[in-house]
Amino acid sequence: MATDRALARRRFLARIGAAGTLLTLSGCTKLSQKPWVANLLGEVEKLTLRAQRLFAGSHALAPEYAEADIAPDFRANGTQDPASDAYSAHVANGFADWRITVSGLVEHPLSLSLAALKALPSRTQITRHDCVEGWSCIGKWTGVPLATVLAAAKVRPQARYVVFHCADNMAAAGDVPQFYYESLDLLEATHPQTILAYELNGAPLPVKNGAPVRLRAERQLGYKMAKYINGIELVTDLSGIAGGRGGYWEDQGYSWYAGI
Ligand SMILES: Nc1nc2c(c(=O)[nH]1)N[C@H]1C(S)=C(S)[C@@H](COP(=O)(O)O)O[C@H]1N2
Ligand SMILES: [Mo]
Repeated sequence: MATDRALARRRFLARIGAAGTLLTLSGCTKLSQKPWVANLLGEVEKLTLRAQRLFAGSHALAPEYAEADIAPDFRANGTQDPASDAYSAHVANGFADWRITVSGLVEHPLSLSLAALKALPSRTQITRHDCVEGWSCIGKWTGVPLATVLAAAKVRPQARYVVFHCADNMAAAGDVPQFYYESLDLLEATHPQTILAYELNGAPLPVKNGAPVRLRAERQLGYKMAKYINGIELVTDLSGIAGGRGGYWEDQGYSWYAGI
């Protein structure tokens, strides 16, 4: 007789299989036909274990709240519309042609549509967002655990950081473009509450809050939670990216570690 765990695992793999038909891989092979898909759950576990060993940290959870605590309107901060031609075109057609890529130190680079992300197992969490500017807001987020996506891409052992590249250009018009970006170490990246969120309070993520996909890393301050993510890159060190300090605000002097 199958155990609950084995049943849950089978259902999970069945869903991944279904999602596989929607995934676009760099070589155009279907995820469901790849033997490594069968090992996805084991890969999530291995990645989490490796992250914990590397950083000797823990996966303690941030507090979660009740439906009654949810703020009626989740405040927006920073960029509230990237407003580029490319981004506006994605908004206009409901992000149907939008893709998020996973690249760098991975064995299986990915290019996923929003539908492919939504077909993966999701997590919903009601959490409090804390901005360094001194305000907080409680919202309900739904998305794919980043650990699942990283396991599908099969992170190489040399990788230590996950970099999030965003669609919003922070530079003044006419200046060299400077896109918002952020980064986490593998421990924080594989934390169970670290998700690629595509829903806020049960509705598609609004443009002001980072549509179509933004990061939620619930043990971190607001500026770590990149909005408008279009690329995820695995790297060994952060010095080669933009200002070299691991994030747009870090490059202006904020601290890279923003745990709360
Ligand atoms: N791409 C991008 N991500 C971003 C920002 C931004 O300006 N651009 N601002 C950050 C800051 S300082 C905060 S507090 C939160 C705000 O998220 P919200 O707009 O959903 O409140 O997003 C963070 N992520
Ligand atoms: Mo913030």
